[in-house]
Amino acid sequence: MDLSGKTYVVMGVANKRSIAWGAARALDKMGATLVFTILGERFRKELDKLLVDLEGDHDIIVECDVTSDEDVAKAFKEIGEKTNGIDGVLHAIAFADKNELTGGFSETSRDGFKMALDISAYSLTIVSKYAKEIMNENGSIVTMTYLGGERAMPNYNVMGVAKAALDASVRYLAYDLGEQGIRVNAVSAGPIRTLSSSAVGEFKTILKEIAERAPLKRNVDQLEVGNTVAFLLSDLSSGMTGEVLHVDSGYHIMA
Ligand code: 0WD
Repeated sequence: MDLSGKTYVVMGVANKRSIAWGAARALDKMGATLVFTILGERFRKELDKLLVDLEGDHDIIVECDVTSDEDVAKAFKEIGEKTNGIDGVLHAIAFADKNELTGGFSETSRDGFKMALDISAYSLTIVSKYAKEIMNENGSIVTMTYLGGERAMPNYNVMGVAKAALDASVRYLAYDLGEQGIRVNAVSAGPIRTLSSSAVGEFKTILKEIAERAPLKRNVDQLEVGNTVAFLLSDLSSGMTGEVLHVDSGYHIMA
């Protein structure tokens, strides 16, 4: 797939294991120009180190904490000024307090609920609000979700509720932005060992279950997820919006 001439914003690279980094590698290989947003200054060094391995020059890195309206507005304004508009955004951001990702869901705290839903679900809406202002024709927004938003899964708890809200947001944003030609879709990734997923209780057991029970009898990796993200960001998926595509070795079809 040739994505030269396209510019995409990648949000959520924390380190080399991040799904966003898998997507960045895929998009870079296809010739796209990338703009990165990082949570804070402390992530810049890590990203600078990673960028050396990419083929293209992707030199726009903008700080953006999605819990701040001003940060999101400022980040996309800056990106708009430094590019000729963007062709899409990958939103690969989520957070919940570790204490909420183990034990009983009924013990979820109000603050823990608010924070998980704010960072992991609402952020897609505010990102879309400002991204649409600088989006070129036929733009595409992609977010990352998980099966725990469709089904009850041990320990995923409040993050499952956040992913359900995120999935619904994808549909409402797709409906809202469709008239402007902007598509909004999600990739539901199988479990992958990253900084975020390590917070989920008994994560190892989940990986083992996929390897035993999924049709492909193995887990997926960041690059496989990244390739599907690239497809959804590209014009190859021009007829798709409001969709959730599973990249999980087929695990979601199993009873
Ligand atoms: O098994 C997995 N790893 C799966 C992850 C399976 C299915 C879906 N996903 C989703 C996650 O829920 C998330 O939405 O994929 C997305 C990316 O997650 P990841 O790649 O697994 O995790 P990670 O490498 O930790 O990146 C998430 C990043 C943060 O990293 P840290 O570890 O620092 O929390 O989200 C960013 C941050 O870079 N982030 C924020 N960015 C802006 N503002 C904020 C914030 N307030 N909070 C977290």
